[in-house]
Amino acid sequence: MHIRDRNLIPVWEKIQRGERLTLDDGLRAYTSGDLIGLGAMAGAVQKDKSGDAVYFVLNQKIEPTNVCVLSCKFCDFAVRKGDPRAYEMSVEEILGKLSPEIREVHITGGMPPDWPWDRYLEILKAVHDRLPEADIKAFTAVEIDFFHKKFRMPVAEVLRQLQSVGLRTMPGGGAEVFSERVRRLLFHQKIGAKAWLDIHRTAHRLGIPTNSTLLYGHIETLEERLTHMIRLRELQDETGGFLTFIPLAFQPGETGIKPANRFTSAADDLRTIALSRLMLDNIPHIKAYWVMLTGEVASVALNFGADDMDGTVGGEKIAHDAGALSPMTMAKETIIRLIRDAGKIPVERDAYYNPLHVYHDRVVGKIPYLNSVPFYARLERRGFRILPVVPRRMGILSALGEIDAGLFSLMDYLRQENDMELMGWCIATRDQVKSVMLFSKGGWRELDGSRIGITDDTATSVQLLNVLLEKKYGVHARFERLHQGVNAYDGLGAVLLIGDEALRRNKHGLKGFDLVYDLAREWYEWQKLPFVFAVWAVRRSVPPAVKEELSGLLKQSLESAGGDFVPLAGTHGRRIGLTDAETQEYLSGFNYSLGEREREAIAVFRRLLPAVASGALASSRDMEAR
Ligand code: V47
Repeated sequence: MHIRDRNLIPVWEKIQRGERLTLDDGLRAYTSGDLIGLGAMAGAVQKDKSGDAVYFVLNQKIEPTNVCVLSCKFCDFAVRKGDPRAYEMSVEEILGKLSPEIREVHITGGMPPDWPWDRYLEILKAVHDRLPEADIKAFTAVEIDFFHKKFRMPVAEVLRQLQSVGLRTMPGGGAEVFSERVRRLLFHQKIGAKAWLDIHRTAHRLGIPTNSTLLYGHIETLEERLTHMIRLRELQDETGGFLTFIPLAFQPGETGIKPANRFTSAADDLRTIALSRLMLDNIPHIKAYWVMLTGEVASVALNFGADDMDGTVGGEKIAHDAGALSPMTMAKETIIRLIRDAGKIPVERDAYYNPLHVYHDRVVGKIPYLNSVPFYARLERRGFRILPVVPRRMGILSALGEIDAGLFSLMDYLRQENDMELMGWCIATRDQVKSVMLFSKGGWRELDGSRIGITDDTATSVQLLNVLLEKKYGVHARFERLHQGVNAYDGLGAVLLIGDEALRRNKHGLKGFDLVYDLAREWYEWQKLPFVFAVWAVRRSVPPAVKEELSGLLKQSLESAGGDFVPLAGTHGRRIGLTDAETQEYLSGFNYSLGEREREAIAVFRRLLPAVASGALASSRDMEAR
């Protein structure tokens, strides 16, 4: 790590110890002259979270109207009704903007005085009907608050109705800067920090993940920027519902806030991206919004902590009305080139950051949990490209031919046995696992007829839970998928958590769910066998020499640990709140080599699976339909 400024070293040491940065740490980093050192720190944190992946989405921006009852000083987009520049789009005009390849439709706009509630519902419904495969990301907290007041409905009711006609996620706009001083000067009619955060909290509780933003580069201070980030971090601790953070570089236009054409400097943009990555340790993604940064600065930002380029953004108007220099839409090929220029792997995604296509060969999937860390030490040094991806998604990507090798959830390997071969390595437990846990309100038999929340990440653990419920305890429950990261557990009898989240909850408990069951222990007590959660597998079509190299690197990685996992995985463990001793104990509880007992355990589990009779395994869709 090349850090020239000695002031940055204590900050970097804190990050490595898994400690949070304070406002003072943030100020020290922000004001450092060592931009390259700062970028290296943020880039390392980014790599830990997203490997070499940089995400983008094929998206369309729709701003149904620019008529707005507010008049914020920094906005050149909004006009009053009757203004010659005013426009109001019909549903047909909106549908006319959609093309079939779009995967995310981003809808926000002005707040007109006279639109009825049904018009908004009609727009969402029409878009959803036209493009059922696309995710609708619509309405900022400011618009939600406007609907709540104008149509006299509680915020939760507004959101529920929008959800029922197709709303999937919410954009992060309208946050501006959480500072009363700035609000009074620039957007006094807009909701303040508390209302913005409350609306996002409510959305998260309803299972709607959201984005977050900061509008920087006008009259705010560095302290105000950092305080803003800290408040977002606090809400994220509570709900887990933010997907990404987007620093929005102020576009001066004719707003009169800054002399015309005074854009933020590239150095300020890169520092702000880096600071976002370092301060917001619990928000999964940082977006380099090229519309406001320009493609070139956004591309550089991909080595300063950002792992997302937003998307093709057809039809953006807010920034362009304020004089943004970027082109109106960016072709997919250009985005892919900018990401490759930054030395990263372009990954096309949906609004939830599920990867859809990977634009690179020889990609190795990495389950982003602590127990996979020991395998990757050598791989990362030898040029294989790593894509961190939750187990279920890795199975989907590999079935599409997008991943060549990886540590697969057992179920995903079984579904693809014809195309994939085992590599002799796995994640198996001797008895307990500690990271596949059922948090329950009652004992096993009390779960009969109840609803069990299952995280969106899992394939094998859900099948294991199903087998335990049905075959060990004779209990029937209904599974409901929870969205990754959103902690909405209302009305559930139990919740199945896996990976780092389960480890964390195992240590601190999950409020309201007092009984905790370790599924591997349940299995062991029943079958007296280990349980194999994941296996290393490689596509059969990969050349034998590459397979051998990969296998050798996995072996070297494990051997380099020599039974002491702290040097490899201590930082990851600390980041999720484990002491080094706990990390060591957790990781030494696994068997990483696929031996006879493990193969026998797979065979037994396989026989217990519901749809094996015909030779076909239950697909995750069958599970969802239960
Ligand atoms: O809230 C308004 C900002 C935001 C200007 O969630 C300006 O994925 C710069 O939030 N210069 C709306 N910014 C845009 C937004 C957004 C954009 C892209 C992706 C996502 C997402 C969200 O635009 C407003 C305001 O902060 N804004 N005027 C201006 N002159």
